[in-house]
Amino acid sequence: LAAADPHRPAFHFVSPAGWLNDPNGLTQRDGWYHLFYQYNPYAPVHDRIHWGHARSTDLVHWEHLPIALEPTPGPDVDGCWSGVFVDDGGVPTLVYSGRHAEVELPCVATGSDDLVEWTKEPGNPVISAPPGDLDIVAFRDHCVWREQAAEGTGRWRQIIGAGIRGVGGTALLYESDDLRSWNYLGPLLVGDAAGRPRTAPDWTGTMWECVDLFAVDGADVLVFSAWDDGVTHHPLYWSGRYQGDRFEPLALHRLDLGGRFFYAPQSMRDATGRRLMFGWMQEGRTDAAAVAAGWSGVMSLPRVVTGRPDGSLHQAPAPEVDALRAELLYDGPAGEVGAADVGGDQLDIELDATLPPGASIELAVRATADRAERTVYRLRRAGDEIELSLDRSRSSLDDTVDAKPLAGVVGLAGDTVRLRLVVDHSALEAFANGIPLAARAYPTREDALDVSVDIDGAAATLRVWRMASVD
Ligand code: DQQ
Repeated sequence: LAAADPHRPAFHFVSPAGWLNDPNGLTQRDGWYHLFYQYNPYAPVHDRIHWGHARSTDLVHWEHLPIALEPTPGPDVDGCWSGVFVDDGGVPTLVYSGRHAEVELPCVATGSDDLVEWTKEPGNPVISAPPGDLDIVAFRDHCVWREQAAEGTGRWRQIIGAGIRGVGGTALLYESDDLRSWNYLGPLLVGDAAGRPRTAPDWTGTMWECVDLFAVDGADVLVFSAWDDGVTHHPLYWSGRYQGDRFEPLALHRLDLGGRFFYAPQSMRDATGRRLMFGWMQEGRTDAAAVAAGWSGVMSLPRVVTGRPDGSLHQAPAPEVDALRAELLYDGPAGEVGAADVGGDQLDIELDATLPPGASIELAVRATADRAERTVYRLRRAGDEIELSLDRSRSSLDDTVDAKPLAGVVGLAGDTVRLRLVVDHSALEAFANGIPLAARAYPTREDALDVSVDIDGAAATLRVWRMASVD
């Protein structure tokens, strides 16, 4: 690793070195949370992907464990792509996409009790081809569950992400008694790529990566990452009803207003019944900059996902993250924080604002005193909604980094909005009334540390904590 890269997060999970992308195999077992991830230990580029592995008791302090899966001659010789963990009657089991040449097919591996040693199934791949009656553009990534007949009984089901040429993304439904032999049931749901422009923030893609079906607070949700011919667009979800062999969609939502900066998410239900989700925060700097730094990719903070009455999702950092608040730096009127000399590159910020119609607030972080660099979040009341936007046009004097504006709409809670913003060097995660916006920013100046707030017609209070590093 390049010495002291100022952009490397200090309390988000990152790989020891090399490349990290999707979270995989999330589970909780014997008191440990396990996080596997798409990993190239040899270089910060996406090439011959392994499964990295770490465990934690508190979701924030992670212990790196040996690589769980590596490509070997056979169906995963070119990569062990994304997949999930299932407990098969006590036998730890991974279902993942083995890549061979340009093709991915479902594979299975079984593990030791501590989930450290994994043995690939000799019969891999367990599905030898995508369904023959469909013209499939890509076929990979898994969500596997047991249909509940009685506790621990019932058949296995899985959905696999795919795209149907000329139509759009889909999740293909399968059934099995043993996780080895699968019967194809048909598409659970098919998206309509032609229905929206490719540039729309809710375009559903020509293929769905990392499909994730779950129920939360009585509502069903199908999460997917919209993909098109090598381009990772953004994560979306349908709210609706999973019934029989179909998912009846009610509404389509953006999962994170940061789009590709929270990509390929996967979720799990933990022992307390919480729905936890992680996503991959891609780089916004060039490949050459990542190679020079020696690492690429950040895992988001763990998020707790809950359902709202209308079937949409509310997301918040898991409360375990609060334990990293090392020092309260500011607690007072938001507009006065600029004069209070508060700042840093590891911060947790809470802004509580009342925004009458027409009012707006700007929160700047990673700012220099002369305003040459600043990363600005805006909340603007428009009718009964709030527009949340992130202006990175002056985040960095380095004009090779991504600076596209990111924005979306957030529901009001009365006239109020709570903006939570976690700053961890280049990793930024904002949540406005439970709607997230993940992003990356790369200030060049060492003094790009200030926090300030500009208020127009609103009232707001602010708390700022310094966040501890995790190792
Ligand atoms: N990443 C994996 C694929 C998945 C994609 C490969 C999403 O399985 O479709 O590393 O980022």
